[in-house]
Amino acid sequence: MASLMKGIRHLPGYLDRAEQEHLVEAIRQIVIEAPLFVPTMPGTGKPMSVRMTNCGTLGWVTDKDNGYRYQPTHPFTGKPWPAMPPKLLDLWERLAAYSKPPEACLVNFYSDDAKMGLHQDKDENAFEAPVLSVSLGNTCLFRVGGLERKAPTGSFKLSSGDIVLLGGEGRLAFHGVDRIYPGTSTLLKNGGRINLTLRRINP
Ligand SMILES: O=C(O)CCC(=O)C(=O)O
Ligand SMILES: [Mn+2]
Repeated sequence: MASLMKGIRHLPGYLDRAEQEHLVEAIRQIVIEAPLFVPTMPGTGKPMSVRMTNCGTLGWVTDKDNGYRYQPTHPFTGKPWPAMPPKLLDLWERLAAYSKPPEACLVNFYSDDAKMGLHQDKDENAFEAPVLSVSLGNTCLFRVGGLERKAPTGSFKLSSGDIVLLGGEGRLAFHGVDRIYPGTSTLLKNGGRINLTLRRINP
């Protein structure tokens, strides 16, 4: 593939099985308090194929009328997002090289037929902080390109326990998930994939 932009790092197998199981349990608790919802596209209201929720002081949400944004409460329950698990704060401390803690952890759940189109993570005001992504469950094909949608892209697989950092010059690189490979992990009993992205919103 085209070489990755500077500041984009892939750390394969960074989390061992016990750490992955611990995180899945933490996410299960979060989903009880803050149920997964179906995000919809600004303007069209078209549903995305992932379901999502958040933890942390802010969460990323989107809907037809109000578009992409961060807010302190769940869009359907109106309650504050659950706290971020200490394990995720640790990971950020170890890998993000940023002085402040993450404010949001977006939790994406992909069924085996879900995907995510090419996009930039640009709803934050702190681009000096990386986006730290954790993959759990079935393997996916992750696509990453440059700073313009038309720039050449390349793809690689992300397996359970892998971490990706989008930082430095690559912080605003276009990226997406082309597909999930069913049956490639035993971590999630019913298949699918969970992706966690830790984000800093305010500088
Ligand atoms: O699922 C992934 O690996 C990427 C998710 C993502 O890009 C996002 O939530 O903004
Ligand atoms: Mn993204």
